[in-house]
Amino acid sequence: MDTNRLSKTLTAALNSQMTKEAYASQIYLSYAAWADNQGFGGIANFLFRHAEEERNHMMKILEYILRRGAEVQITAIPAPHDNPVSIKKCFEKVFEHEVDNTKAVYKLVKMSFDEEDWATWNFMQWFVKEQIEEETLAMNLLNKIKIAGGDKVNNNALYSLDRDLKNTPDGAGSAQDVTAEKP
Ligand code: OFO
Repeated sequence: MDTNRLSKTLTAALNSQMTKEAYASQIYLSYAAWADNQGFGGIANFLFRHAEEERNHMMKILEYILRRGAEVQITAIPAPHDNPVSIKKCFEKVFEHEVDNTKAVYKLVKMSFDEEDWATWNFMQWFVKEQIEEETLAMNLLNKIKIAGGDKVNNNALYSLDRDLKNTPDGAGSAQDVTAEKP
């Protein structure tokens, strides 16, 4: 008796999203190591923590595929692109990467909708919400660099930014959690 509750198409798409999350983790790891080499220990710390978060996303999808009785396929993770040339570029790449991942998440939402696989559609809603957070977090990084001087950011400003980011929370609050009492 076949107990697999996922279609072939969705299994392939979920497996590929799982690898994409692993790839995201590698990207954050590479940026973190780069930032640390440049002397930005605080920014590196923030990025290392985020690499871990991406790995958790990967695990979340892996567990879901298994729970639905389908086959998990562990494949090679593509190597991250070149190191950024500045902290500003690094944050821009983080933002671009998150937008790209959001698009991949939306594709999965649409596929599950089209197949009327409501379990997967429902599962993917967590990622839709998470991507709002991830994009906000990346936007916040870009705003910080803008306030610190944008292209003209100087070492003093970078020093403070590095110190602040060391303890910045890993997630940005999401709009869904906002209430009149807790805006
Ligand atoms: Fe997994 O959220 Fe970022 O990429």
